[in-house]
Amino acid sequence: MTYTQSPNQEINQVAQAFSGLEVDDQLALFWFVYKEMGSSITPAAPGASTASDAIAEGLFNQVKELSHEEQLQLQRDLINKADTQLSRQYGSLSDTTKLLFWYLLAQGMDNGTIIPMPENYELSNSAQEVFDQIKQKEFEQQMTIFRDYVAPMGAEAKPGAEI
Ligand code: 45D
Repeated sequence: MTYTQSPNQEINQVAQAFSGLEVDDQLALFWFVYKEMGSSITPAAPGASTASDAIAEGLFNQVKELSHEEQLQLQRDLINKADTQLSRQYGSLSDTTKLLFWYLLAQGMDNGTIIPMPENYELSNSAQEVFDQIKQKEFEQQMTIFRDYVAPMGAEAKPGAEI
C-alpha cells in the first residue's frame, strides 16, 4: 500500500469529510458507524468509572429529559456549534468525554430514551462515501477520526458571558 501522504493526514481528511456533510447526514452517518462498530466499543470496565464518565453522564441526563424534537435540535446545535447552554457544557468536555457523550446518545437511541432514527433510513451518497472511508481504517485510526470529528463541536465555554 502506498501512502502519498502520511496516514495522519489521511485520517484528518476523513474527519474533515465527515464534518463537511450536511448536518443530518452527519447524524445519520454517525448512527450507522455506531451500528457497525457494535460491541467493539468498550466503555471502561465496571468499577473503573472516572470523573469524565460522570460529566458525560451528567450532560446526557439533561438531554434525556428533553422532548424528542429538542433532543434532535440539541444534536444539530452541537454540530452547528450553536451557542446554547448545553452546547457550552459540551464544549467544556475533553475530546474523549465528548466521544463518550455521543456514545451515550447512541445507546439512548437503542433503548428508547433518545429520538430514534426513522425506519429504513438510507444514507446519502456523500455520507456513504465517508462511511466507506471510515470502514477501511484500523480501529485505532477510527478512534482518532471520531475524536477529531467530535472535538470541534459545541460552543466555547464563556465564563465571562454568564451572569
Ligand atoms: O427524522 O478511549 C435524522 C470510550 C434526520 C472510552 C434524524 C472510547 C431525520 C474511552 C438526522 C436522520 C468509550 C469513550 C431524525 C474510547 C430524522 C476511549 C436523527 C470510545 C430523527 C476510545 C438522527 C468511544 C439522530 C467510541 C438522532 C468509539 C442521529 C464512541 C444520532 C463512538 C446519532 C460513538 C448518534 C459513536 C450517533 C456514536 C447519536 C459512534 C452516535 C454515534
